[in-house]
Amino acid sequence: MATIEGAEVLITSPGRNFVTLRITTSDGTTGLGDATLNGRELAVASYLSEHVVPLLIGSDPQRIEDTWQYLYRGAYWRRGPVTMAAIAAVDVALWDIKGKMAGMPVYQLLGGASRRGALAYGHASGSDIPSLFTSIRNHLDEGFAAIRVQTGVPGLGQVYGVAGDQKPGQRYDYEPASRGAAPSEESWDSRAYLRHIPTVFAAVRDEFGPELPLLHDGHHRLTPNQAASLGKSLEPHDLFWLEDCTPGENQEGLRRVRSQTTTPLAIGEVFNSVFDYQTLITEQLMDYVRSAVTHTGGITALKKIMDFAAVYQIKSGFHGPTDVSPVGQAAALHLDLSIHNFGIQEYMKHSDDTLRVFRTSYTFDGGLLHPGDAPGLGVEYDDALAESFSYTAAYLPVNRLQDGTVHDW
Ligand code: GCO
Ligand code: MG
Repeated sequence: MATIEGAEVLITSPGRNFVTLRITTSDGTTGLGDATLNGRELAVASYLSEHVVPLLIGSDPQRIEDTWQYLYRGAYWRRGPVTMAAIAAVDVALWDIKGKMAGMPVYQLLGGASRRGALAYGHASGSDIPSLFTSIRNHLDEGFAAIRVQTGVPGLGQVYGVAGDQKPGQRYDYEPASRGAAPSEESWDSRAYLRHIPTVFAAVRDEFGPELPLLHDGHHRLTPNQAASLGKSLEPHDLFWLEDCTPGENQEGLRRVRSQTTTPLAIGEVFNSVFDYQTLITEQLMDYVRSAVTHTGGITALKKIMDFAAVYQIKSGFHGPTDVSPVGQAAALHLDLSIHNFGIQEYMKHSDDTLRVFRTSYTFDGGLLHPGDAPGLGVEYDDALAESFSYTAAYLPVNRLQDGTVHDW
């Protein structure tokens, strides 16, 4: 029987920071897991190297469920983004190993393909309507069949989700902010935002017609009452979803939103456990599960959340920003392809440097992502290149109201 012989925590920064766990077995099989927690990367790296790696050595790499329970229950201190990202990295690396040992892509081990590919949405944005339209057209030209729409708000400076004006073929990671410095600060005014956003969607529907699936991210900034009002005002524009309209950890707050609007709701990119979803799922207060494999304890845990959600006709819409590494994105794609209650997958393309460090086998064709058929996850890590990009501390921005009060970003 092969045992786990080594586990290395790899940190690289090809334009932004990524933490990767590589597990090696005694028969030479390797598996990769993503452990990247944007802006707090070294906390997970240390959790892994100080407290998890020593426990893995000598154990059986085939026992994925048992290892998950051992790390989760065995720590006594459960949940939280650092713990769950660390457990996710181990879990995903073990699925990668199991796939390689079986000679099968991970999606086959999860039950096989339920669809041809995973419908992906891209991020269009603009400081104003003309630049937003250009960005939407660029995304349509790139083959996206569903589009997230974010814009600047008149009277405010830089706000979340607006990448600046984009030329065709150009990409821009609007996060991280402030590499090597303290967080940058943005300003916020919910009333100005609530006045503006419905006019943006009216203009987009006017220009691009009724069919294109459109999404929007509220990024946790509204109260339940404000979110209810936004949901209602967007109903005529038929959104695919309104994401994180409130800080979702107040699960009861979503009752207010849900009772007032039929705009579909996507929640959970900052959640890390099934318990964060318990009320939302059982009371059917949401429509799409936003978790990333990377931040929710891995493939094992997210598959269970999706099976629980399936009972209530709730679908997936997994988090796929560029701060989830290509390893985390590949893990999501294997789950996307196999689960029955798939909804949509976020796809914010990684930079060329990132894709040289992490060589992926997933494809994007006709608006659909496919994880590929290489055994395991289908991602390879280039150590020499990774080492040439050294870690630089980087933080997400902080939001303040006009009077200086800190607000959700
Ligand atoms: C999204 C997210 C991200 C987050 C980021 C924070 O919907 O893609 O909101 O853009 O802001 O993952 O690290
Ligand atoms: Mg989001």
